[in-house]
Formats: sequence, structure tokens, C-alpha cells
Amino acid sequence: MCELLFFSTGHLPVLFVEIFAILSCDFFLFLRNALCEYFLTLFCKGCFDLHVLGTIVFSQRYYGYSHGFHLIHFQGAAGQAGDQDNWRNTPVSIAVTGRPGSGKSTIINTLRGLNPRQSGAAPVGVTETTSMPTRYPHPQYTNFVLWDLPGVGTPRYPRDTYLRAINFSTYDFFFIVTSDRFTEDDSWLAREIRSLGKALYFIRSKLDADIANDRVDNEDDHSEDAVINQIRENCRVNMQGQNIAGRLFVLSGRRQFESRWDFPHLLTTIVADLPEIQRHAFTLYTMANSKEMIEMKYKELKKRVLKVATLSAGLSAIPVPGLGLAVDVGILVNEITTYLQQFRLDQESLDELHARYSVTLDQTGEIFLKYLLPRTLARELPAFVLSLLAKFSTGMVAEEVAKMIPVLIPVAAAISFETTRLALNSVLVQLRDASIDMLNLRIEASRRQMGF
Ligand SMILES: Nc1nc2c(ncn2[C@@H]2O[C@H](COP(=O)(O)OP(=O)(O)OP(=O)(O)O)[C@@H](O)[C@H]2O)c(=O)[nH]1
Ligand SMILES: [Mg+2]
Repeated sequence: MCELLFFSTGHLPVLFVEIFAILSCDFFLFLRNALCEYFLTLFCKGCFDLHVLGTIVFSQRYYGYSHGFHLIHFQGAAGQAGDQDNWRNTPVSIAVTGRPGSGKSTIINTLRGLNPRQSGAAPVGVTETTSMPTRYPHPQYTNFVLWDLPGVGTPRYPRDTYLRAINFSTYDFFFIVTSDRFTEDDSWLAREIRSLGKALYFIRSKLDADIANDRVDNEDDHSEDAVINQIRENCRVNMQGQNIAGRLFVLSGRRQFESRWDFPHLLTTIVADLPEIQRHAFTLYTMANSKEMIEMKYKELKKRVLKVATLSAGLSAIPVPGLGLAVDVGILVNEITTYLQQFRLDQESLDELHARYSVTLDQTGEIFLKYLLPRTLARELPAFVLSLLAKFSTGMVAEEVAKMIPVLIPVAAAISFETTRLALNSVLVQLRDASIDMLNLRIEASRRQMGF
């Protein structure tokens, strides 16, 4: 039995080996073994260039089960550098429309991770009416764009010119926002959007204000759930009356409520609706505002680990003194920086948590310690990466890799790759779990601050 670890550039023989590795009948086993031998002979004769082909570890190893190569294949480092960040180039455009004052700009700012008074935020206020389509790119991810659109049915934007005026085809999907009722114009717009096959989400905003009002109005028997149910029911009747069929999300667009009520569900629903490429991008563009979203981000980031480990242990690897490894520490620092941003454990997010929600340094520090992470992780990443590699470069990895009979590459490269892979997988889990705890801390602090 053999174990094959291919780091290839999709060379034709490798492709055949992959296909045969999947098929397990004797005939295919024979073909596969023959092809591997042929492939190796060619390599040994110098027909392939190692830099083109990448790194190959070929090992013979008995497992005791009856058939098959265990094959892990992924694109080699050569020519692939950086493509794990291609998602940043994927355009995602959301159109946000609704009547004046319904809370469009507030939702846009929240989805861009901005407070209304921060620089670059969409103007918010009772007199700040959206008068023409305005483009708001996300500050970090410029291909994620939110469009603040004026509502349909005003003298300036009557139905018959609205779609042309707002350049309808630009957007991937639509939010129709109301803070009270959906109108006949909303119903018309929904039909137009659907007729062009675009996704549409109805948003009933300002739920926090309704809850706060009810607390005052029904001091003795106030119930948050009762308010929400009543609003849902009202919207249902209202939408039925307007002949509107569609998914409704009852929420507050304000940033301190981004993890409350239907806001998290809105984002996870969008992720589920999007085609594969945009799904990947949107999951990373959007904020970690619920446990579900953190899990989704974790899954997307985990898909990158093999590639990053290959890059790090690949052509730009430099020996790390004392560890017997050769890795590109810079690649790992960049990768973990991405994890921290995605999981909201970067310094900026922590500073905000401390300043805005009055969470103490001790509280956030405790979470880091609980998951065996340094309290000031974001500030000392290179040192952290080295300590992480030291932790995983134990005899165990070396032993595992040494069991293989390396034919084509120095065993050190295989050990560096395997150590990096294990380290990244492990730190991803730690950061995911810390992120969930940090989210709970944020939600609790916001509840305390708002009184509900
Ligand atoms: N309590 C509460 N107030 C909100 C919410 N969303 C918006 N507001 C307030 O409602 C007012 C209008 O909000 P905007 O976000 O500017 O509404 P808009 O739809 O962009 O308004 P126009 O641009 O005029 O069409 C502002 O005073 C906001 O602070 C919300 O979810 N809860
Ligand atoms: Mg506005």
C-alpha cells in the first residue's frame, strides 16, 4: 500500500494517478501503480523540472486495509502564490432601497462595520435623505459594495423611470427596507426584481425602538417576544394585503444590534442563497456576528490551510534556527492576521470592544488565555508563529514523515509542510472558539448597555 502526497501543478500524469486513486478495482489499481512507476521513472530521468512540478513525496506505507493510495492533492506553490486571497476580487453588490427615513443608510453602515459618525459612513439622520443612488464600498473589501438607493414612487423616481434610473442590473440582490409598512410601490418593485431573477430580502427595521417604546407603554407586562411576534404578524398581513411574497427579517439596523433578532439570520440566508464563488467571498466580506457565521468563516478558512502550508514550506522557505524546519514565517503571519480579522480578534476589533462596550482588558485577556493564546496575540504575531511551530515540530511529526520513504524530496520539506499544516489547523480551531466567546461577551455587554 502506498501513500502519495502530491504537490503538483495539475500535470497530466498526476491527473491520471488521481483518477485511478479514486477508482479501486484491481484493474485500476494495476494501471495506477504502473502509471506511478512510469511517472517516477520519467522524473528520475530528469524529464520533469521540480520547480514546475512542485514537490512530491512518495511513500510506501502499510496500513492493513485492502486497497488504494491515500492521495492528497493540491496545487503546488509554483505559480499559485497568493491565490488564496482571490476572493477579495469577487464583486458582490447589494442594493438597499426603501422609503425615506426607513433606516437604509444605517443598515449600510452596519454592514460596512462603520458607525454613523465614522469617516466614510453613509450620512444618517432624519434630514439626510438619499436623493440619488450612492455607492458605498466596504472599507477593507472594496469589491463588496452597498448601494444606497432612493425609494421608488417619489416625484423624482416614479415607477416608469425607476429601474433605468437606478441601473437595475448592477446589483446582485436587493433589500427593501421599511420601518412600518410595505407599500404598493414596494410590491411593484418586488415583482420587477423577481422577474429578473434577482434575490430579494424584506427588512422591517427599527425593532429596538419598538421594543423600547413597548417597555414604556406596557411597563407592567412588557414582553420583547410579544412585540416581535406582533410586528411579524402585522408585516405578514401587510405583505399579504400588498400581494408580496418573500422572506422577512425583523431587526434593528444599528450596529450595537447586529447580533440580535433577525440580523444574523439575514446574513446566513444570503450566504446560503449565493452561487459558490460569491458565497465564499460574502462569507469573508461579512461580519462575524453570530456563532453560525463564525462556523461558516471557519469552514472557508480551513479550505486554505493546505495551500498556505504548501506556500510556506515551499520555494521561499527559510530555515528556522533550532526547529529543524524551513518555512516562510511572513506567509504564516499574514494568514493568521487574516484569521484574526475574520474572527474579530484583531487589535482594532478588540479596541472597539473595550472602548465602545466597556469590556475590560481582563475579560478579553481571559478568553485568550482560556484558548491558550497570548493575551496580546495581535501585537506579537511573529513570535506567536514561531512558538506555534515549535509546539508542533515535535518528534511526532518527524516520526510520521520519516515513516515515509522519501524518493523525491528532502524529508525536511515534508516535515515543514506537515508541521505548518497541523499548526494552522490547530490555531484556526483556537481562534474560532475564542471568537465565539468574544461574540458572547459583546452581546452581553450590548444588552447591559442598552437595557435589553
Ligand atoms: N432606533 C433605531 N433608529 C434607527 C434605525 N435605523 C435608522 N434609525 C434612525 O432613523 C433615522 C433615519 O435613518 P437613516 O438610516 O438615515 O434612514 P434612510 O432610510 O437612509 O433615510 P433617507 O436617506 O432619508 O431615505 C436616523 O435618525 C437613524 O438613527 C434602527 O434600526 N433603530
Ligand atoms: Mg439614507
